[in-house]
Amino acid sequence: VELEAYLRKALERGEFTLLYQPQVELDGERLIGVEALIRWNCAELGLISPAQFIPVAEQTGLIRSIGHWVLEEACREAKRWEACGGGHVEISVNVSAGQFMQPDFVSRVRSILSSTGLAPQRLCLEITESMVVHNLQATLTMLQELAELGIRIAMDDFGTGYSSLSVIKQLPISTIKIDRSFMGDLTKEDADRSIVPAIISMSTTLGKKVVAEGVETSEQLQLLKRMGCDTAQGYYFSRPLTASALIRYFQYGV
Ligand code: G
Ligand code: G
Ligand code: MN
Ligand code: NA
Repeated sequence: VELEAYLRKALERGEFTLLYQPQVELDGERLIGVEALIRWNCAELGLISPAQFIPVAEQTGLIRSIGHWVLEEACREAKRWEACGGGHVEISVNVSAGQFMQPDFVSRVRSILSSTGLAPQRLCLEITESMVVHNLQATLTMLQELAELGIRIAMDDFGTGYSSLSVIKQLPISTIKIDRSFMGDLTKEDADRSIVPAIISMSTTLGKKVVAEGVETSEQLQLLKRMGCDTAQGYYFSRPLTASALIRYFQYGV
């Protein structure tokens, strides 16, 4: 209750910031993208995790204005990287169901791209399986409109929901992100580790890029490389970075 009241004021008080977590191409270990992750430093409550406040934002409808701010801030920042060695870096932004389902979502995205000047090819929107499962036809139409703009779409947290192969195949998504809960299984017995190579081979067969999330050890990295995974993200490479730390990363590496 208290949290909701403070959340209502957070935007106007400027309490949100974005961190950016590097995504590394495994063939050569080059930085190719970053995921924007919101942080809220509430004057009264201190740091609150998005895992705590995003659900509240969803329930109250505040997700629309917060999500709009995230998208605009991320695109504005990504445009700035062109002047500091990060002009090729793709920006991935998490999109919530309540934000995605706004009737004017596509036109909002279009107007943010035009006001920030960011090339649509540099923007990737991360959606989740549950958004698709709950409203396949509407989602499909919107994703097609977004894809026509040149934006990329990623399926986030893949493997934790219920989307079938046939659904994945129909959607204009370019990337599948393997949920981080599967990374711990990689170093276990064969039966447990088989889910990750199964997702990798499925993605490859469908012509989609695959990103492993939550990579924490070099052992996991070596296994992922051997399994043919394209890209990875996780503490092994970097924690989420502030905007200025990311620019140093472009210039000097980790
Ligand atoms: O960054 P962290 O691991 O604490 O994020 C926790 C959860 O919050 C993750 O599921 C992540 O996808 C989600 N999240 C982080 N930033 C955003 C954001 O900008 N928008 C939405 N909708 N979710 C986010
Ligand atoms: O749901 P989503 O995949 O968007 O969540 C991303 C979240 O995962 C971010 O909040 C980020 O802080 C967290 N994260 C990123 N890398 C790692 C990692 O290597 N290990 C763990 N445990 N969490 C991570
Ligand atoms: Mn994500
Ligand atoms: Na994820």
